[in-house]
Parts: sequence; C-alpha cells; structure tokens
Amino acid sequence: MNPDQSEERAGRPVGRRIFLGTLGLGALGVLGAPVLQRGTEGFLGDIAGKDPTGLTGLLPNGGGFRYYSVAASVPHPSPTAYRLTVDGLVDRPHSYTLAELRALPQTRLVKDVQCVTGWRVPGTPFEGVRLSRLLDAAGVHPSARALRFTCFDGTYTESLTLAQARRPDVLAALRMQDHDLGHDHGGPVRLYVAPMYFYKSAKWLSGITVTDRVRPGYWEDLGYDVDAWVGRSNGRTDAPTG
Ligand SMILES: Nc1nc2c(c(=O)[nH]1)N[C@H]1C(S)=C(S)[C@@H](COP(=O)(O)O)O[C@H]1N2
Ligand SMILES: [Mo]
Repeated sequence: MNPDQSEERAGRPVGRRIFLGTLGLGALGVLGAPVLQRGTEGFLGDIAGKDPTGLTGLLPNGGGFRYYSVAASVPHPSPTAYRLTVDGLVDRPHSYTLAELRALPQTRLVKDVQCVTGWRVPGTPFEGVRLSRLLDAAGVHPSARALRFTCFDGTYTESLTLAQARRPDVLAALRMQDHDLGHDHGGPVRLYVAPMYFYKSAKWLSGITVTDRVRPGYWEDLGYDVDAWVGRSNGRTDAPTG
C-alpha cells in the first residue's frame, strides 16, 4: 500500500496519540491539553509536512535523524534495571541484563538508514548482538516461524519472520554512531534491521517473543508493509540501504 494513503487513512484516530508522544511537549510547556491538539497539529503541519509516523523535527544533534515515539512518555530504566527478555517458543527463555548483552560478541555494521516517510541518513554505524545469536542461545522450537518485538514504551511493537531475524544484518543494537544508544534513539537497546525501512528498528526494545506466525506490528496494523525491504515495499523505490 502507498504509505501516504495509509497515513491519511490512519491519521485521524492515531494522530493525537502520536503527536502527544512525539513532540516532546514538555518543550512546549505552557500549552494546555485542548489547545495542544490544535496547536500541535498546526505546528506539525508547518514544520513536519507529511511526516505522520511520528512527529517532528530534526534532533538537535541527530545528524539527519528525526525523533519518533508513538508513546506519550517513555521510561528511563537505569542501566542495571534494564532487561531484554527472550521467550515464547524456546527451550531456554532468558532475561538479559545490559552487562550480559555487552559481554556477548558485538557486530558493527555501517549502512544507510531510510525512513518510509522519505528521509535518509547515509553511512550510519550500528553495533550490537546479532539476533541469530540470541535465538541460538534460546533454542528455538521447530514450530516457530516468527518473532514479536515489544518495547518498554508500552506501545510500540514489531515483527520479523524467523528467516529475516536470522540474517547477519539484524541486531539488538547497543551502539549507534559509535556511542552507546541514547534514550532518544531507543537506548539502551533497539532493534536494528539494516535492509528494511527504519520503522522495523523498534526502539526501547524489551521483549523478543518467538511465535508460530507473524503478528503485524504497530505501523503494520495501520497499513505499512510487514515485509519492509527498502525500495521493494510500501510503494517506494528508494535505493537499498547497502
Ligand atoms: N518504540 C518505538 N520504536 C520506533 C518508533 C516508535 O515510534 N517507537 N518509530 C519508528 C520509526 S517510524 C522510525 S523512522 C525510527 C526513528 O528512529 P529515531 O527516533 O532514532 O530517529 O524508529 C522506529 N522505531
Ligand atoms: Mo519512520
């Protein structure tokens, strides 16, 4: 489906939730809620144009990235409190601490990032643990076909088939641009699916559940393609990310 169409179709019901979440309304401070809805939409209309998957503007030091969150507020777990749980159709479910994830072999990839709304950031290093390693450690059952990803923002979800998740360019990323992932970019751990549109790369990753079928994620329920290959989905023709 053409993403513009799906966004228009989805725009009204989800709009306010998205805007409230993504705009970092703390920054706008004084606006009251009723005013906020109109004021925010006008503001977004001006600066963001057709960028309804999230919201807003360039991050101050984002180097071309835009900040997205569909949740109104996102917790800041301490480095010791953070957990990434792998469960579902596996022999050995496990909740990883950040220290455990850091102790595993890390893979560094440098590819372009492409958002389905059009913006692209060239040559961005991501580093972390291959998902295939976490799956092997968990012992995936023969009946398994897919993964469902959940996030500690409490709202966002994503999915991959098992075959996609086992690709060497799919990571549980701990670092981006050679720094530990900051909160804005989904730290301490986000999914990084290099060959797909950036909506697949769920931020604030907290759960990986192995399932018997693909269950579409947050944006996919609103019309985005589940198989989100850059340049071969969502009615777009972007060059591959590398
Ligand atoms: N948890 C969560 N992950 C998310 C999103 C979101 O709203 N919430 N937005 C997605 C989209 S559409 C994009 S383009 C990227 C944006 O990542 P960034 O905020 O680091 O630029 O995050 C993806 N992952
Ligand atoms: Mo996006």
